[in-house]
Amino acid sequence: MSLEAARAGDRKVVTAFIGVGANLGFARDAVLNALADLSRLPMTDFVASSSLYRSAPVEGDGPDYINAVAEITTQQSAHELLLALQALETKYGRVRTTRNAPRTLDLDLLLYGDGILKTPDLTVPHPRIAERAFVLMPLMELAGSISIPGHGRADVLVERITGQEIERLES
Ligand code: PH2
Ligand code: MG
Ligand code: MG
Repeated sequence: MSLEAARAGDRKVVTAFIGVGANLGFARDAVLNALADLSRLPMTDFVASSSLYRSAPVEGDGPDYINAVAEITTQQSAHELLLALQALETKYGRVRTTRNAPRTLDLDLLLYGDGILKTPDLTVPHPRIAERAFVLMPLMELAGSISIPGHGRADVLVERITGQEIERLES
């Protein structure tokens, strides 16, 4: 979109869900601070955040993860959001090594409206959204029986997941 169009207010407002996770360092603080950072993103309103959840790494190693999901409404495009999330990951000292390596902060664009996007750097809905209790449980806290484009209802998907113990933390 051109800057002129943006200035003219042509951008549409989209509801998006962001997965927040960390399992290195002060993971709980990182998740809470990152949620606050999300509330300050440009062209974005913070709607709600889920409780925090603790779970063992799924297809990964290292300490337990702390996870949460944030709901926002935004006029940013999916790619603009991706760049903003990556900038925040860098701010929290994220170092990219191997796939699923422990991380100080992971911010995943889970859902962008009812959009389905497949580009080299961004896939929405998040490719593994349907298989992960640490995403679906907090997501369902915010959006109950939300339907995930291409996958179906979150509450149905979560029932199919086995072997992922997860604990909701009291605030
Ligand atoms: N993120 C991963 C890999 N495994 N496991 C849990 N419990 N929580 C995560 O956020 C997580 C994971 C890659 O992003
Ligand atoms: Mg992730
Ligand atoms: Mg990620």
